[in-house]
Amino acid sequence: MSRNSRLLSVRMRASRDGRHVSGAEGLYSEPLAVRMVGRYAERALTHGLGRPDEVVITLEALEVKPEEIPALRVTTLQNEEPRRGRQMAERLLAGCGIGTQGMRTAWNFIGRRHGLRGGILLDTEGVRLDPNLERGVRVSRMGISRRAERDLSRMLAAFDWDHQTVREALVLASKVHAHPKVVAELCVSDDPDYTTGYVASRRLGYVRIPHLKKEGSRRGGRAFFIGVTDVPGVLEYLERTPVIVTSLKGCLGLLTEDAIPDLFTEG
Ligand code: WAQ
Ligand code: MG
Repeated sequence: MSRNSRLLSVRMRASRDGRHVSGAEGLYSEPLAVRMVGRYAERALTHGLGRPDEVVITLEALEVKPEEIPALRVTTLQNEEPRRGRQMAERLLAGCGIGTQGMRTAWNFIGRRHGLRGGILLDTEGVRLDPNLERGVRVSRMGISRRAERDLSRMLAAFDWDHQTVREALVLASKVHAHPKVVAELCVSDDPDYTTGYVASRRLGYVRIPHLKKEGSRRGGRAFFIGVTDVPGVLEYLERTPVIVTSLKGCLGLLTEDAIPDLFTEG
């Protein structure tokens, strides 16, 4: 492969006193990967959650060509308060077949004082399936092509949602839900001033919920609900299989809670 065509995985993780502060990653051509090292370093050092004392940046040549996938369809539900937001998230999860106990386990995990670097894998009834309880599962080796990213920016900008946080979370979720064994996901940022979270599934797409948590809270996390068979295969896919978003599935804009049933039918 020529220097310009091969893709590298570039990953950043920042910590303070051994505790995870922030992370980011993408797939880039070699020349761009070199520039991203500087950008990720700067971003790690200026992250809102506190100054890290260690930043690790990894550059890794991919062994296989990344799988090309579309981004999930994007929707935002109108919401003003965490209590309502949580109810909406639960309606969405229930529609994906997640039981009450599954939701409770996910909320408890997300509400823990010290977050993990990764998310957790749960079955639909809330049984923890990933082997390393203190580490969780880190979804890795995903990215978006420059062209799809430009289109995504344009699509999101039409609704005033074009932020790096949204684009990156959408890329992560698009990778996760491209796997047929993944049932649903609940995500709340651990950033104290980022209160929008989301529920995602292949059918629902990526459904953003503003004010899913109170302003100022550092609690956050991700729970991935999966089928119980072939957990090692799902883990391997989430952590190691390179996947790149190369197309979009559109955006439904801002909807009210009444539209939730339609999200499950419109395909
Ligand atoms: N793999 C698995 N879990 C992760 C990963 C990853 N690569 N990155 C973060 N997490 C987990 C981890 O437990 C974090 O504590 C938690 O998710 C939150 O991470 O459209 O910014 O990076 O406006 O703070 C949602 C965007 C933003 C909603 C989510 O997450 C929107 C966000 P953060
Ligand atoms: Mg964060």
